Amino acid sequence: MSKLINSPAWRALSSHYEAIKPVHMRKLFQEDTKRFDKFSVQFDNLFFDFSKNRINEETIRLLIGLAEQAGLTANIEAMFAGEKINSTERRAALHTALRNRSENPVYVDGKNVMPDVRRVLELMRRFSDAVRTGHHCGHTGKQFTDIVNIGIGGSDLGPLMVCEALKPYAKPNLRTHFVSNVDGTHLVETLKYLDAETTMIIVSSKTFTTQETLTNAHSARAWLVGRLGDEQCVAKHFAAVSTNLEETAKFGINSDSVFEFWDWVGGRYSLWSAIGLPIALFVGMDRFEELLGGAYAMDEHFRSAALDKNIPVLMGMLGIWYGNFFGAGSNAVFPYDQYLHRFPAYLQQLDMESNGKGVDRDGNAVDYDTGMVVWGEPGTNGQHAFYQLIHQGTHLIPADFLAPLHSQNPLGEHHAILLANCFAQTEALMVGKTEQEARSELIAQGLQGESLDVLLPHKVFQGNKPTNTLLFERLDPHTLGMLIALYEHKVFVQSVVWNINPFDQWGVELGKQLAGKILPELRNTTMPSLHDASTGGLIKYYQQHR
Ligand code: G6Q
Repeated sequence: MSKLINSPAWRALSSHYEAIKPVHMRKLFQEDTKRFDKFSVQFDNLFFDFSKNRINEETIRLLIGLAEQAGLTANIEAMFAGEKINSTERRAALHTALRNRSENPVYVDGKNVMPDVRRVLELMRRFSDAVRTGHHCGHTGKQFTDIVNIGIGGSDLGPLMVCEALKPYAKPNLRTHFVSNVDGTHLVETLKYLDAETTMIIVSSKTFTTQETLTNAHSARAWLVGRLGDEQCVAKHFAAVSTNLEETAKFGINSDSVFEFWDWVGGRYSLWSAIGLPIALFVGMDRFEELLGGAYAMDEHFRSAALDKNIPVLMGMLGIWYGNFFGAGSNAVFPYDQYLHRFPAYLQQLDMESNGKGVDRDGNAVDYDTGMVVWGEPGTNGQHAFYQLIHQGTHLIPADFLAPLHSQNPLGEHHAILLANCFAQTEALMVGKTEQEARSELIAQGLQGESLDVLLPHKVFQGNKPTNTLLFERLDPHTLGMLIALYEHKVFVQSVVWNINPFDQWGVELGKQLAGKILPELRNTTMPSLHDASTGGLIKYYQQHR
């Protein structure tokens, strides 16, 4: 049995779980009129209500005890101080330095990285200003109207999600597009309606060796040169973001249009770096810096707030409560803001790539569950689809509900209706409907006798389904920065308790190797040898039927 499972804090939570398991939240609310005040935190313009959870004060005390036992505070400081906490890759994880708005230095291997961070931000400012004002224009002298980002995973999902979320702040007549999939359809469908003369292409890749990205980049280059009829056009129409300046030069991208970042920035934590260039182009550098400012505010909260008033800590520990003690396997995220429609997809990578680990920091297989499946869709769409399973299915699915107080598009009663649905769902999930209540409703509808008895069990809702609600003023860049940093830190908190490295991704590396091995086999007609019968059979089937 692992040290964690055997530890006093874990054992205390295990026995506390037995006491809490049968308790209904309805009862907890009835017994304590101060529950909402006790289990909610206001920070900046963010309001976090976690009162609809299967917890009491003792639960929070014990969960914080577990975080303390794991040395959470020291681990937070180690991350901010640039220690090489990404042990398997021997790197720091310093996305927080990218949004450090203070004058404080941040050291990696004895070197203060802040001058480099500021230098690249300044280059991004100059470049984005020049493109947005038309000083940097296309090969034929026309102003850019479309930015195509070519990247995948961490070099795609973050900027894509943010550009969608900050659409109301975008420059009119400037559009962003994101091509990630190596399926030619993605690139072809994106370029189909674009005018090469007014299209800028950013190749975003930390390593600049990723097969999907380079394949798309070469095809996009061929499209551009084909349309404009001159190799020279690449210099004006292409930009690159990478840590690998040698490879960007080999690709032929003008060094003035190359923006660097560093190996201490993990792919899925990189939207704060030059990987955020499409964001800066779309909404302007001032807005991009507001996004950084929001994340910095959350960083400061995470570093300084008491653990039991610390939103990322509370969210992380509640996730552990449900994942490890209640056996929940997934965590849903429901933004009641259409602009956040890619937020769940972004969180999937952030959380599942970070905490989807089966060995601890010392290389031992863990004997407890780690990262949960993260999923979600914007409300209210989910209500008319999969919420049924959360209300009446057999799985316990803790869910986060996110909603702005003010819509970016006030339209009649729309926003009040949206929020009414959001609040009603968390209420219904918590309260449920007892047999007695369901019976009374059916009687009121005129049912009786056998037809009532047959329907009754289907109309009962157990309730007691946990939710968090995050309310914020409106989805502006500062608030979005806070929300993203909040989830980054939540993931970190859990990794500390589970004693796993959230900053590597060997599973992703495996995929990169495997495809590289099969591709040459697909190109020739020989029977592949070194595969299992299924994979070998599929390769052969493709060769015979293509
Ligand atoms: C993120 C992962 C992974 C990575 C992509 C793209 O944390 O490392 O999603 O971002 O594989 O890699 P490149 O940016 O190197 O092309």
